[in-house]
Amino acid sequence: MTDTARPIVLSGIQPSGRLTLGNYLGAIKNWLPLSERYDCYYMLVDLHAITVRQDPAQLRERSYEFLALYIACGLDPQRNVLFAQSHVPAHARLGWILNCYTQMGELNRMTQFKDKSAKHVDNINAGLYSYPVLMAADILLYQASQVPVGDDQKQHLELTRDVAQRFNNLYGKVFTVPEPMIPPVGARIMSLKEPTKKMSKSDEAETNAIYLLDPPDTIVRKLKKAEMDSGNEIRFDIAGKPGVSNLMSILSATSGESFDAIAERYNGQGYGKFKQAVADAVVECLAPVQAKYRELRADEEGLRKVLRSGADRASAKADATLKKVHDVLGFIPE
Ligand code: ATP
Ligand code: LTN
Repeated sequence: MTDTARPIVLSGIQPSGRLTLGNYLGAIKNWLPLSERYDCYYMLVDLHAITVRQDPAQLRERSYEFLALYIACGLDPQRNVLFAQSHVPAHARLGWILNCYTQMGELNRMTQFKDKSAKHVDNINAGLYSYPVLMAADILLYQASQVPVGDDQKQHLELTRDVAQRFNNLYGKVFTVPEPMIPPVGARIMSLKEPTKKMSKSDEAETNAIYLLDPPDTIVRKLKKAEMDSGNEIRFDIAGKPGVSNLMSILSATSGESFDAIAERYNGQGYGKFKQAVADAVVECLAPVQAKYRELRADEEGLRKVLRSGADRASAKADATLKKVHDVLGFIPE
């Protein structure tokens, strides 16, 4: 981790809702091998989470839960910097500065803002509006060159790049201009009941998602009720057979079997047997994660220690960038 020549990766998930199989297969699992080649920073994005109203006790519980799950999924806190965004003051400080280098016209175009303000009409706050600016600060503080996110975050990454380039044009090369790292199409896990919509942790209907902490019988029940397509053919065809294709993606990602092998094995056997196989694979994949989670969650002091050490390591990097920014802007050195 001390080798400063290594490129930097940074990402984060908001501790709102509960982590789903989609978050695991589409994000966290892809983060695991990156620490071999990059210095990796992964955040609990709690400052962003309060752009929609959160229950304080639940936010705190979810934050511990997310951290314990990150580690239980295999993110080693020695090899990755795991921290809470609110523990590193540089995020809010650079966020303010970058607000002054972002145009309202740019923020007006953000589709996540439009979606979220339509969903929370009684609380369209300024934080929700400038959410992408804080995200730009998160990324630019660490000089991250790669940002692994789903394609819903591509627009925010574009804005981050524009703001970084604008700032660099004015003041010299202060920021690394980051690239998005988007997982392959198969890594998009869809809702169980509406397989043309992505599986999402803030979905109100519980049966749409498999949560990482769902007990085995719940997983079996949810998969039994998963929406299937007409006919009984098992074949990967996202447009024609979205339900079957989604379960094939889940089975392939959890068991390691290829789509061809899955199609050959289950075609002609009926959906019941196929669904049971998917349920078995998911239960088997999540069992060690859940066992490890319980052990880690029981040691709250241990989790706080991880966060304290993460915040120290993150601050060292973030404060160096903030200092550079203050210098070029003309602020008196502290
Ligand atoms: P929310 O419903 O609160 O917006 P979400 O479940 O969509 O949450 P995010 O916090 O937006 O999750 O995303 C966290 C990470 O998980 C992102 O990198 C995102 O691309 C990935 N991710 C989320 N849902 C899926 C999914 N269904 N399939 C694959 N990857 C996903
Ligand atoms: N907006 C992201 C979460 C997020 C993030 C970041 C991701 C906040 N800051 C920095 C990558 C890098 C989301 O909703 N998934």
